[in-house]
Amino acid sequence: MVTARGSLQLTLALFKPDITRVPHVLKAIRQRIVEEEFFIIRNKELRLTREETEQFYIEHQGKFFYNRLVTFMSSGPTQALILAHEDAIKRWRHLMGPTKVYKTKFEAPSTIRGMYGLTDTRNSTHGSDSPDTAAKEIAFFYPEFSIEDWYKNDEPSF
Ligand code: RTP
Ligand code: MG
Repeated sequence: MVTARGSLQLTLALFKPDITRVPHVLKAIRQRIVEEEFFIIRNKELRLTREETEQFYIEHQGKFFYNRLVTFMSSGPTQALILAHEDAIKRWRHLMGPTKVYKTKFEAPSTIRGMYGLTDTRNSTHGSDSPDTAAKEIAFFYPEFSIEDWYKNDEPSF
């Protein structure tokens, strides 16, 4: 497919440690990503340290779930993806579904979290919530990736 990059938005998605060692879940989520016509621009697996996780979720510091979240996110491998799509941020969050697992079960059972979310903490995936956050989160996981250069290099290279 040939798509001008100017019409695309970038977002940062994470596959969290509750799913990164469950091959059929990873496969199903990747399938959904392809069906929904996202472009996967980058994908890597890494293991976040406790300090890195604290930094990534700094906006939640002090909340009752912060310690649980940091412990969970640094407990195993994470996959970090840069996704591109028109309106990628909203679309990816829509595909993920609500954070709260009870809400997904009744309101959005066919979303990723509806299908695979276990608890409010172990909820399969993460997605940036605004363009500013996406830029920060992309830089966090891919410090060598220049968003500006990516838009400049407007060749149909997908
Ligand atoms: P995310 O940042 O992962 O995309 O999720 P979100 O925007 O839907 O949710 P947010 O409020 O930003 O919370 C970030 C992550 O914290 C964990 N969480 N646990 N009640 C709880 O135990 C609770 N609430 C939030 C989730 O892993 C959530 O994704
Ligand atoms: Mg959030």
